[in-house]
Amino acid sequence: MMKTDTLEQIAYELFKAEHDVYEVTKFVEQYPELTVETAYDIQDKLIDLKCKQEQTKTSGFKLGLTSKAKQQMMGVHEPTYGVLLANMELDPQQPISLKTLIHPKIEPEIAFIFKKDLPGPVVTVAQVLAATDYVTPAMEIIDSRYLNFNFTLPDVIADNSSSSRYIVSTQKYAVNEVDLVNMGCIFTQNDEVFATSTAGSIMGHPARAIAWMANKLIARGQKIRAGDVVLSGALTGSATMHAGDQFTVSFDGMESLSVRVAQ
Ligand code: OOG
Ligand code: MG
Repeated sequence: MMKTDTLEQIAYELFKAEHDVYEVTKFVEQYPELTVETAYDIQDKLIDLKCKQEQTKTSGFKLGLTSKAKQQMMGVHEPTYGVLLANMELDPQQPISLKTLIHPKIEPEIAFIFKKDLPGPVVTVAQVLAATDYVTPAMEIIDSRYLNFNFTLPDVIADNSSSSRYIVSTQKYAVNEVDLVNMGCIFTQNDEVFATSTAGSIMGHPARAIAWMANKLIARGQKIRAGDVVLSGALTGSATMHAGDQFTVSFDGMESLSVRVAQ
């Protein structure tokens, strides 16, 4: 058992690293006893701290490491989740400033926007789809607070699953308007294809990843709520961001979403 003080200390160190834009070393090296459950306790403390210090509130959740492409890239073979905050959302029309970020990467995502709570006790894929208001293209900027973007499963969970910023399209698609298994995805960087994928690369169906998370949340006394945005996890590996870059995600049957990095 790790002491509450230690968990608070780790949450504070991660908060400070993000705030002052520097890298920290993995905590499992110092605390080999750090488990996945304890890491989510740290994540909860980090979110409370951020809400208080940054005067913001939660806006939803993000899944991480739900596709083989991402798991292989990061060397972590289990999914994770993190909390999205209102101040992480960026306007797709505005160039993205890299100034306050450590070593950001960007990745294509499918966002689910919820119209109903998912209280459980057991959440099924059908319930996730029934509770979804609409789906839409999104991109996530991840910015691990760890040295060289290198971490273990508990480390990345404590660090809110590398959450940094997110961008959601203004388009709205009903879940039955798009093929959430076979829909193709093309992710481009400066008009060159960076990677391609399909919606089913996310655990066979992105709603399956969300059902997995919804059940984990319930076990911790939390839940997806009406109005929440949920990013279902990157469909491809993530791309390093450079000043002036343009990134576009195009899904079959949905209008594409583009962002530009500031010069
Ligand atoms: C962890 C977060 C992964 C995703 O969509 O797979 C993630 C990381 O790779 O830093 O957000
Ligand atoms: Mg992601």
